[in-house]
This record gives sequence, C-alpha cells and structure tokens, in this order.
Amino acid sequence: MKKIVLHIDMDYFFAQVEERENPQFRGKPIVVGADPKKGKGRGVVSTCNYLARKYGIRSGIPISKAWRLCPEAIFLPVNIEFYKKVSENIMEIVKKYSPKCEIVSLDEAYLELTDLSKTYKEAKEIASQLKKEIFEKEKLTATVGIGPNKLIAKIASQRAKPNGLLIVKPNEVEKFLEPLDIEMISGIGPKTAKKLREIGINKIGELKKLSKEKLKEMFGKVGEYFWEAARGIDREEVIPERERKSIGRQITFEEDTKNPELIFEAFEEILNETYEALVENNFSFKTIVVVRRTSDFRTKQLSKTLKEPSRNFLLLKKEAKKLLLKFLLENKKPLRLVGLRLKF
Ligand code: TTP
Ligand code: MG
Repeated sequence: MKKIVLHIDMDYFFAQVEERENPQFRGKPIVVGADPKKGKGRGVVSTCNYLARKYGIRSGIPISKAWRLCPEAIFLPVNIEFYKKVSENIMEIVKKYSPKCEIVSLDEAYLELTDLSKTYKEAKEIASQLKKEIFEKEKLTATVGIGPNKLIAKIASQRAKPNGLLIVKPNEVEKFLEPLDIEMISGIGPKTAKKLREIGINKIGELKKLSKEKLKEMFGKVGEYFWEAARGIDREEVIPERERKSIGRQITFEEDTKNPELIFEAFEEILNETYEALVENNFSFKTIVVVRRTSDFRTKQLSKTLKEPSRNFLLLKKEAKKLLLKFLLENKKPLRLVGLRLKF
C-alpha cells in the first residue's frame, strides 16, 4: 500500500498559548524568550507571533536584537511547564487519530495514515477533523501537511502556515519541490546550503542537476540522502513515541563564564533534567553527546558511544562529566551554553 503521512505543527506555539491566556495582548506583537532587559538582555527568542515576525523577529535570534527590532512588543518569559501541559492535551487529541504517532517536539507530530485512509481525500478529511478538534478543545490553531512521506508532509505544513492544510500527492511532489529553497530539506542547514550556493545551487530544482556521485563526494553519505530528497524520496519511518530516538537539555548562561564551579553546577541540573525525561519516556541511551557553545558563538560537540544501551544514571553522570571536563581543559574561551543529548 502507498504510504500517506500527516505532519502537524502548532502555529507560533508558545506565543499562541500566551495569546490565548492573555486576550489583552491580541493584535500586538508578542515575543516569548529571555528577558530583554531594555536591550541589554542575554539569551534568545524562543518564538513570537506572526505580527512580531513582520518586524524580522524570529526564533533563535538574540533577545537584544528582538528588542531593537520592536521595543514596543510584548516580551514574555518562557513558561515552559505550562506549555508542556498544553502540549500534552494537544498530543492526547493527536494520538487518537492514528495508532502510529511520532511526537517530535512539544508542538509537532507525524501520523501515519496509510492504513486509515485509502485516498488523499480521506486523509484530508482526517486532517480537517483533527484541526477542528484541537481548535474546539484548546482554542489553538495548527497547520497540517500531508504527503507520501515525512519529508514532504513536513515541507507541506511549513508552506501552509499559519492555520493551513496542504496536501501534496505523489504525482505532485517533484513540481512542488522544484521552486523551493534547498534549506527546506531537513539536513540541509546553513553550512551545507552555503557550499551548494557557492556552485550556483539555490533551489531544490537546481539541486537535481547534481549527480548522486557528486553529492556524495561533497557531503559524504548524507549526500545520497540529498539526492533522493531533491526528488521527494524519503524512507524515514514514522516512529511511535515509545521508540523515540533522542532527548536532551541545554542551558544558556546569564553571562559567559569560565568558572568551572558554575559550569558544573549548571551541568548537574541538565543531567538531572535529562535523566528525568529519560525515565518519563522510558528511554535508554547508547550515545552521550555534550554540546558547548563559546562566547564567539562556535558550537562543538563531543560524544561517547557505549557498547550496550543503558539507563544507568551514575554511568551517564560519569561519562558526561568526563566529556565536559575534556571541553573545559582544551578550551580557554568563556562558555555561553552547555547541553547534553542522549541518543539511542
Ligand atoms: P516551531 O514549531 O519551530 O515554531 P512556532 O510553533 O513558534 O511557529 P510556527 O508557526 O512557525 O510553527 O517551534 C515550536 C516551539 O518551540 C516554539 O513555539 C518555541 C519553541 N522553540 C524554541 O524555544 N526555540 C527555537 O529556536 C525554536 C525554533 C522553537
Ligand atoms: Mg510550530
């Protein structure tokens, strides 16, 4: 049977929840993130509503920059515990729509519809119903994309934002992709994109001109994936929640620091939180990844892969701290961020 995959992604999630809770902010630009401290704040924007995006504000930009772009915006702290609760309510609804449901983040999930809908018309009805139920119960809008695989479903939802529903049928896939920017393919980040742009490749249609061999030569094994993705081919399965692949946490320091005591204290917190998430998700890890970003915004990671998957907290602590120590010894610059990620 031909695969049909649905991708759902809540619109401006954290900011939309804030908007719902504070109707007085409606119609105003809303930014959720670190404290802007009148332009002197550190940390970044988590997200913002679409009105704020008109000023050029985006997820991930420094909060100080967001302040400069729109000082009159409503700036709100990240009330993550509350968003998690809202997310749980939403995902409870989403899960009802297919036994094969992969929750990717607080606001995003894939549903495999292959056995539930024989046609794209039926899939569309399922999607409309899902959007409607979320809106009725949670008063929040979401965007849905549907396609023959995860890659296409996700790009479709991104293209249909906000509050949209876009179906891309198998015979429409190549035409749909051709005019899109290469960075729409997951895995093509700024670095990869730069390399491609240097040889005149900006659109997915242009990417198709490169042979598989050429892409492999440029990017190694993942180059083969780019070749397939440019043609709308993606073999990634929808993996239900219990089989999820990685969890982690990170912290941005209030001020860049070299103080090992501060760094290890923050790291201890991340370790505990990550372990909690691990238990909550019934997850085991095989690879431990420690991430650090220095004051010059360079990000590096070190990892350790175990022989067997484990759930041992002491082992995790020991190995993760070793990696962090290695970072601190080899690097003399102040740290901006540390993080930990566990992979199966
Ligand atoms: P996204 O789905 O990427 O963004 P969004 O829901 O805010 O907006 P869109 O309508 O474009 O989907 O991320 C979901 C939430 O994750 C977002 O509301 C806040 C959080 N987030 C961060 O905290 N930092 C980030 O850099 C990103 C991208 C998201
Ligand atoms: Mg979203």
